[in-house]
Amino acid sequence: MDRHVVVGTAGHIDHGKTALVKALTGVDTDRLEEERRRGITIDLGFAPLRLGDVAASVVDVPGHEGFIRNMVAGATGVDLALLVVAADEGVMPQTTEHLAILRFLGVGRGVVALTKCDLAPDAAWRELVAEEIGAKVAAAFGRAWPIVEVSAVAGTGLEALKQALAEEARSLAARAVDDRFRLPVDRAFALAGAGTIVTGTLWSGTAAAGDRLLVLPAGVEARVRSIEVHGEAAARAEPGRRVALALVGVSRDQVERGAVVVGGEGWTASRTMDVSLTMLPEAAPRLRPRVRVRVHHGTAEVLARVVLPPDADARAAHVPARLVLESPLVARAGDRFVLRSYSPLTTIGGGTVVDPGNWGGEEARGRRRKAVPIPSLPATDAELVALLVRRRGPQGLARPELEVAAGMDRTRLAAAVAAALSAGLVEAEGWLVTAEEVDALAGRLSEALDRFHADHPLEAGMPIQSWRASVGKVPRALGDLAERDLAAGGRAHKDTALVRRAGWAPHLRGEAAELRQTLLASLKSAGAEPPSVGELAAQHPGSDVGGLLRLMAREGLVVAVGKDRFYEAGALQAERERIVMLLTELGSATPAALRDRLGRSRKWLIPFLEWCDTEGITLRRGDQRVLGSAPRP
Ligand SMILES: Nc1nc2c(ncn2[C@@H]2O[C@H](COP(=O)(O)OP(=O)(O)OP(=O)(O)O)[C@@H](O)[C@H]2O)c(=O)[nH]1
Ligand SMILES: [Mg+2]
Repeated sequence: MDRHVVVGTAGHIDHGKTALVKALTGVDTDRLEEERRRGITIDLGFAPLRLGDVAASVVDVPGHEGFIRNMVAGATGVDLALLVVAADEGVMPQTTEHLAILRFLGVGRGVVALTKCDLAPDAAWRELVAEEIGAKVAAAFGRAWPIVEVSAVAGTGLEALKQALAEEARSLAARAVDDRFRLPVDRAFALAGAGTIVTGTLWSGTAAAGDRLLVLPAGVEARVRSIEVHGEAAARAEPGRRVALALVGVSRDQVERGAVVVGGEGWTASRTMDVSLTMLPEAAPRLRPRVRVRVHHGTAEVLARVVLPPDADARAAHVPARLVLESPLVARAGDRFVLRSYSPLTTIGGGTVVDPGNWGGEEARGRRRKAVPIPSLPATDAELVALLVRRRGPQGLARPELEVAAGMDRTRLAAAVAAALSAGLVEAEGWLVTAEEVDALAGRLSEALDRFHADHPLEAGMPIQSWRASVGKVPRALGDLAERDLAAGGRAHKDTALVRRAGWAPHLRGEAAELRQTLLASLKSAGAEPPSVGELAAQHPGSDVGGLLRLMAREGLVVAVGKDRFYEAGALQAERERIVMLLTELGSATPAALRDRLGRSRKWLIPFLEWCDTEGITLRRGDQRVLGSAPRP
């Protein structure tokens, strides 16, 4: 199978990038009228390039310092750089700036084209230029890039250049396909009959016609009508290719350069993210707290303020920092970005996303506390997973959100999660949280139960609903984990409606025992017309009459009939016998007839009859009651 690779040009203005792309591919990528008139590249150009078994696609970028934003949008996601240096001029400011941008974007492989060699025929001079650029590349990437002498005008060196590119392409590791689809959009336009077309270098994942994707930050769902890869119709879009998608469901004005098309659940745009920054040495003094910068991420450019920890050292190789974004970005951990100063427009640094944000609990609390610690770049995948989960506190992270946030393909993530699970993370039904959160919640539930037992010594247990409510709003899965821990540790015992401490038994103390006797006596003497709980409570202010009656019910001394009334057990039994006798005699009777025969007002009769119905003593048949299936007393 063919190898695919995206090659991005880089280099100072007028050094011959576009001329070289044309010499290699036959395509003049400077198509804009203004580009032709001014003889410079302004926006990105694209051209396919066949390199034997390697199908390359070239993104041609402008060198003009005023169009760096377009250069970054073109360089993002490319596999290989084609760094163009004019042999007659040598290294110039944007040669250096583009190199820095490639480094910050993680484009570490490439080929140097020493072009315009027809204008610098002096071999010694060319050697000097090659040496200078070679040293800069080695310093930036820790490795040498092949340097090929060419001339776009004379057509020399082109074969050697193609060969060098093909060789570099073949040595690249293949991109994982079991990852989330993410396409930073570098162009969007409407095409009659096809819908909205978006193009970009596909960062990760795959998509096929018919797939449903999401356009962010607009949040619009779209369906893929058709796909082109490297300019040809294709069934699938695969990572590391130039891709054009025809989308249905999104209008042209909902998507532009800077948007991102993503697949699957769990994606959100963030307003705040934590990063690891690397400043260019000469720009380090400009990194001050709250400094306003431009963040170039994917094809997007947004303004942001940099929040630094109090002890930040801007000259360190990795400075932990928080970016407070003025417009949302769709990021994953591990994403690279470039920082440019607000003014003047120069590249000052770049870095790696550590936590793309949207971290729920901690973020919300942190805003109040004003100080959420900014983490350093974790050393391992497992530590990153643990960090992302821990920072979301009791909210934890569901798998889809973790897949997005961690920025790992599924194979890599599975290994990272497995390692994190053996080091203090807990998973329940695809949802991850730290063991500390589970312990903390279990502790709070345990305290709530203790408090309830202390306040309600007469109750058999705490209603499970109020137990859960006592700790506030927590994710159900976290609650389940904590409850399971408490049950497994023998600290809580649940039945259908109540929870209690293992071994808990309701108990009566002095006065309550007396009150029980009093209540029992009044209920007994009231017979089949007992007072309500409220009436009894009014007679005994300050006592837990309701709790006591429920305890007595559990002891079998009294029976609840209706919502707020208890009968003394013997009195209820007598009334029950009366109604059975009556219905045996009458066969069936309306409540009115029963009221007359029993001599009870509706206040007692109706709840009593309903109780009889639920006990199976009586049965409703239309407006009549007949005997039910319960055994006769
Ligand atoms: N003699 C000579 N001239 C060249 C060569 N390559 C490019 N040129 C000339 O250099 C000028 C600039 O070339 P471009 O290809 O537009 O330069 P560029 O790097 O694309 O410039 P920007 O995109 O604006 O940054 C043009 O006039 C080209 O004809 C070469 O190999 N030899
Ligand atoms: Mg050009």
